[in-house]
Amino acid sequence: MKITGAKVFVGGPGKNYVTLKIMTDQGVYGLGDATLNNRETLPAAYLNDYLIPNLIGMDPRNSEDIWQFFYRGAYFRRGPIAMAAFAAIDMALWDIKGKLANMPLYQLFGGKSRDGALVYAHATGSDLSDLKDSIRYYIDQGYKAVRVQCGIPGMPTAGYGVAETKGDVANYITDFSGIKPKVEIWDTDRYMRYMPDALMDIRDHFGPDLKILHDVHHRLTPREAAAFAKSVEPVGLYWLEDPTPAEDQDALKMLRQHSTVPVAIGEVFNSVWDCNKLIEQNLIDFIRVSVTYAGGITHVKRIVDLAGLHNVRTGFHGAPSHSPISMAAQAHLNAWAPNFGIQEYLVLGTPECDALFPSDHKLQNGMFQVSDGAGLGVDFDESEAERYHFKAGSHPIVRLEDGTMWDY
Ligand code: CS2
Ligand code: MG
Repeated sequence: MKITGAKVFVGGPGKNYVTLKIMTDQGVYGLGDATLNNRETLPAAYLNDYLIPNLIGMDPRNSEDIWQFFYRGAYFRRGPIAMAAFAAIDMALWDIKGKLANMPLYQLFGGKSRDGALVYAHATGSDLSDLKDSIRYYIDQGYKAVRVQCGIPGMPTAGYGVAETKGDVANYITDFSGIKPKVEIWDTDRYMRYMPDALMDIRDHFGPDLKILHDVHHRLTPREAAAFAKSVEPVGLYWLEDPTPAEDQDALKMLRQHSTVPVAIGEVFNSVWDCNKLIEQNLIDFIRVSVTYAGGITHVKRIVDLAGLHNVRTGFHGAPSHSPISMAAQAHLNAWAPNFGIQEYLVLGTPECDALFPSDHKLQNGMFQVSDGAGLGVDFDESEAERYHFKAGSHPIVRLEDGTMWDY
């Protein structure tokens, strides 16, 4: 069996999804997602210029060797661009394997460990009252877990994860008005003074059963993060996400010495080498990698297995920048993983997105029900894809009030 060709598509409804389609001499094809949010054309160029020409003629069933060929063969290893490009190839090869076996991917991993996978949504409000409305909306939809992000009184701009318009949840991450980023202003003191009480208010208002998650988005120093974690302990958070910048793994030691709040980290990690220490030293409770940014199913499965040995559970990244293809790959891992925790989930649901990526995966009552279709269980409509093209956009950047650059 041989790979005969591969195509890359960039575009989508309100997103620049990077979709890879690998064709074979037996008519079976596979799909992968290389969407690196805000830098989408780069994995696409890597695929087109280097990886696809090497793929042609390879046996698509040898997904492990193909992964090693590209990873070891590059010499200059890792990094988000390369790992997203390898991820798309890897997802597509697993998709082909599942289709050849006529089985959903979770069967190839070891079968189902649960009936449905718990997901969380993003609630957001420019103030506490709007945030409560947003949380109520998700509870009424059946969600059991919600990430809560709130505007901070006196902060000149909205703060991480806070939509500018009430009710707008999906599109606040990328601003498509141009390639130059908007500037947000961050004030740690105001955040530290306001947010712990706001989180406690949410707990009191919604009661003990709601799983409440909060994302600090890398904005605190190790000492501030430890103090913040200590002060939110009575809230009983399901997790505190990215309290410090992710590069400094030792930073979490101080937080661990002062608090037992569960910590989730890893959405910016590309490989097991970015998180093995965090996992082995029990510095985190949830690993947040995604199949797109961390090299695909083959590599993320290794991370999940390592995490399982140390009682670290999964909480895969699922920001709306991921296409339904990588969300499907994660859904199969979630159905199987003995150490599954929760899945961030926002991507599906618009008619345009469903038309571009038809599938039987379903969300019901805050639980993700994986499709029983062969392979990934998601398709890609190439004629729909013709409606879309790459649009320049950017994340905001963050500065302190005096102009100092800060972490987005
Ligand atoms: C975030 C992301 O979903 C999350 O937890 O931290 O939305 C992140 O801001 C984006 O993925 C950046 O592209
Ligand atoms: Mg996050």
